[in-house]
Amino acid sequence: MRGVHAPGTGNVDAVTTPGDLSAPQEGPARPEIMGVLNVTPDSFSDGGRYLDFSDAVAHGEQMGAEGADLIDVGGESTRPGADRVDPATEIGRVVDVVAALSERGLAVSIDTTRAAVAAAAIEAGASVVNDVSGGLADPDMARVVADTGVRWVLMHWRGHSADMQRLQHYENVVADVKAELEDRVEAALDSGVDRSKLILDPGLGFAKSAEHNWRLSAHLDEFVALGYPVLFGSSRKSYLGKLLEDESGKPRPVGQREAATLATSVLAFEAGVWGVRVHDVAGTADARAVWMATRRAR
Ligand code: PMM
Repeated sequence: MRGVHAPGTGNVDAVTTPGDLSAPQEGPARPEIMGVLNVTPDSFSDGGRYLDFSDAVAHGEQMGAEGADLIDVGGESTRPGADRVDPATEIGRVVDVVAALSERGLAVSIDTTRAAVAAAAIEAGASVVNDVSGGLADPDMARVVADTGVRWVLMHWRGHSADMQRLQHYENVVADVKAELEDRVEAALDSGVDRSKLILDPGLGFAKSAEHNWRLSAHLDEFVALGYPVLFGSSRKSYLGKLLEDESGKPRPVGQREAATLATSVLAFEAGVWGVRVHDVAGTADARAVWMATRRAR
């Protein structure tokens, strides 16, 4: 199974430690694949499919077998307009799943904005905190990450799901998102988090219009140039549905956005991202193999 190594170590040829410009840079980097496992009733794509413990664990194992380097377990939907769940419910949904997948040798990230949920998941074996709020939602998150020494995905975020749509105002979306992410990095470092633990994510779809998402995707190299590993999450998102709408203006249904998602993932590999967060791990692993073979042949 490929999910057993620590996240990041698969990217042997990439400079994944910020500032370590002496690291070998020849040969293709192997981008990480983070497989999405939403243990929620209401996520936009897989909501309700993995609420049952054994369904969730089976799907996580399947994604590991298909080539996921990391299984991203989440217990609260972040889709625009979603209601929040209470912390006990969120912990109840994720902790046993995290423990079961970790026991099976899979690397697990916990997709949460809450320090208490992150702490419980780390205790159960998670090695990465995927915080879509970049540390903004819970002032205790930085302490949990610093104390436990896990990696921390800082995603660009401006507010909870209920407020997301009205927060989509940017002077220049690429410059603004980069600057706001750099602020989150500074805050993390000030709280004692090790620089080498940070991963940045431009946060497609979070307080972003379709146009914003396209601009961020087109300028991913600028995020990579910040010197931190970059995670890219486009999988099945509504800007792809909008692009592929039918003649009557009806968006392409969520379940039929896989080819478009793969195209965005390959473009992200080309831009030098550290990893992609996707629902279709098997397809993404094939696309990664194609991209790496092409890189090797150059
Ligand atoms: N997108 C979603 C949830 N978590 N985490 C990161 N780091 N980046 C993302 O783009 C991201 C995320 C929303 O998608 P889902 O409902 O399919 O999980």
